[in-house]
Amino acid sequence: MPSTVLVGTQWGDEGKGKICDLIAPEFDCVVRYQGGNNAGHTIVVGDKKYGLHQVPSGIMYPDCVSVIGNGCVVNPAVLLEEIDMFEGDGISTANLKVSGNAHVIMPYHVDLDGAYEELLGKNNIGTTKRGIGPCYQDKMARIGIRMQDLMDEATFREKLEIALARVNPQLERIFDMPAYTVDQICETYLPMAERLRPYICETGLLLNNLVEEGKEILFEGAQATLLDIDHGTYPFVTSSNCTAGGAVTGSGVGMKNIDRVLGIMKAYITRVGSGPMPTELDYETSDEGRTLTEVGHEYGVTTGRRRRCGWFDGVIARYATRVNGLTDIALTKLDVLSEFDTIKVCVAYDCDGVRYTSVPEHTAAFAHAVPVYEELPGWKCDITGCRTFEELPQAAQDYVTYVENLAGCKVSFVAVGPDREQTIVRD
Ligand code: 2SA
Ligand code: GDP
Ligand code: MG
Repeated sequence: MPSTVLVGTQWGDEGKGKICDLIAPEFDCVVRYQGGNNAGHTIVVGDKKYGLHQVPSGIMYPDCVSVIGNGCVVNPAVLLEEIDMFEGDGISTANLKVSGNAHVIMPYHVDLDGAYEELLGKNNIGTTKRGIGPCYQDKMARIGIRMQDLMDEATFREKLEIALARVNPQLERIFDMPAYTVDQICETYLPMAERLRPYICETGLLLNNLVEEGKEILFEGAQATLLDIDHGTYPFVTSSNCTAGGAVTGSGVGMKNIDRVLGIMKAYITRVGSGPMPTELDYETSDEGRTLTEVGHEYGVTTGRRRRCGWFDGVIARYATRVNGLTDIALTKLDVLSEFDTIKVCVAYDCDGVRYTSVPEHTAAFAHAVPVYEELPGWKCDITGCRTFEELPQAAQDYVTYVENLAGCKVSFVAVGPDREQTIVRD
């Protein structure tokens, strides 16, 4: 397969981990380009299930180089836990590389994430409280601490001093929380730095050398299009560029080296956290909403939070095709829809009397969007054993074709279950 960006097209949890793990053997390297341990990518291999937060899904294959790129933020303690988990299970991390330019999540980032959410009250973002936003905030404010700084005690102390001069007054005066000392943080972070030292390298150079050798790279996106800081439902977004463009800045590989952009799209839609979601079906009052949640096991991999569920949103699908420049789509969790007699699909929005077939740029319009639905026949049978498109019942085939037409992009994979082999690959 040519070098490919794999990107979430909705509000995350579309099954990126599963598809990434499925196609990773066709690549020499898998690189994460944004986000941190807010992500939760599930991989199911036989009776084993892994929830990956920071390590790229390529880790399951010993010959694949797994890279945490410069666009990521890294919590060293969580990364070490993940490394220990894999090593304990006999999965080698020898081919894991972490960018010296990736930013480090500090304990005060986690404190501030919680404090900011509390301050926002009912307007909170519904973050994962992993310190992601405050860490990216420090990156942009140019007081962030990078993995390379962590590798040298004198530099680390110097940078920490600068950061704490701005962070401590906030913690103490605004939030009435304890301040940090340089020594206190060094005590926990420097030993972790020593354990991580062998993994740190100049990943931009490494990736470009691989490209020059003719090797193929898979760029594994985390979160998704509508959580992108620029193109998502701001302010209810994460703090990085999750869309395909982020693959370039977050890895240091030039865009001429990317040939394919594969969008991962769930056959319905979910969201975790706050913010508008036009096709949402309320869990408490809607049987259909509850069915999607429970049959789809829609609970957060990182926080365990119940995800909000709704019918497939074709307006968002078309937007994702445009914003990411999708070349093709992997449609996941089609099996979850087997429960329904009929299936609704949102084809447009009515926003205060105005019909939209594209996601409105204006937040207020999107917040008032009322979905315009078409109703399609269900298939009401188990499709988890189907391995070719033709084996799918006609109504399921028609659903896939309907999605393709709405999204304006070809569906080249259809997932019918969480396991690797529960996937239909179309020519
Ligand atoms: P943050 O923590 O600052 O990135 O939160 C900002 C928004 O981004 C959403 N977000 C996510 N949405 C879906 N899945 C994510 N990963 C986990 C999973 C989530 C979990 O795979 O299930 O376990 O709760 C993820 N990470 C961030 C978040 O909900 C906010 O809306
Ligand atoms: P990601 O963040 O995009 O990698 O997605 P998550 O791992 O957070 O959530 C997707 C969930 O759906 C995981 O529990 C997967 O094991 C599961 N999954 C993926 N594809 C399918 C599918 O086609 N059918 C079913 N039933 N489950 C799937
Ligand atoms: Mg997830």
